Amino acid sequence: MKKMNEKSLTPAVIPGTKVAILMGSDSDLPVMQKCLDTLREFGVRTAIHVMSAHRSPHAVAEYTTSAEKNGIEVMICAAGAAAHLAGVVSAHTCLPVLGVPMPSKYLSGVDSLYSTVQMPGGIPVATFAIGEAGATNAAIFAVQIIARKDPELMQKLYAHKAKLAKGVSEKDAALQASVSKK
Ligand code: C2R
Repeated sequence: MKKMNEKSLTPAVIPGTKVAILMGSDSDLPVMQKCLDTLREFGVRTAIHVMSAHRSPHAVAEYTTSAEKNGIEVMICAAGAAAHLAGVVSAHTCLPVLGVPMPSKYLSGVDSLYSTVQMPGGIPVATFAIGEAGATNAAIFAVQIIARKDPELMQKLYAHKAKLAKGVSEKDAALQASVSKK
């Protein structure tokens, strides 16, 4: 039987890349775009790839085992349904692995959540909410990890929090103005 040379399909890491987002399928991109956009807003160089523990296991193993040596600091894995990707990535690396469960067609992402979060002891996956909120929060959490050694990035995180608070305050001001007219 001909041996598949899947290893040659493993993407290279561009120097300076700090976060790698792996998605089980391109169908996960509409949700994970939020994750990529957030990391880019913070100016964190990010790679994003379609890679599946089920469909391209050798590429996942090769990319993940060399991720730390290639300068990657955090891995974010998004997968839906039988979502094994984050767990398998965590099995291959000591880098922090953040898992984002994707909404799924038949079980609304609860299958993805359970598959990602219910890891056996010893192999952690920090698991986020299903969908866009999880995608955004995984990105912010990755920035928080990297910012421990980057004061400029930490300042950007505090500015982000201040922006959120200002948004809430503006909404409250608008609410007060509308209720006071009634
Ligand atoms: P398709 O849309 O390609 O059929 O994929 C993907 O993340 C996607 O949400 C359907 C769903 O299958 C998921 N998938 C996994 C893995 N690989 C693909 N859960 C994996 O390795 O865990």
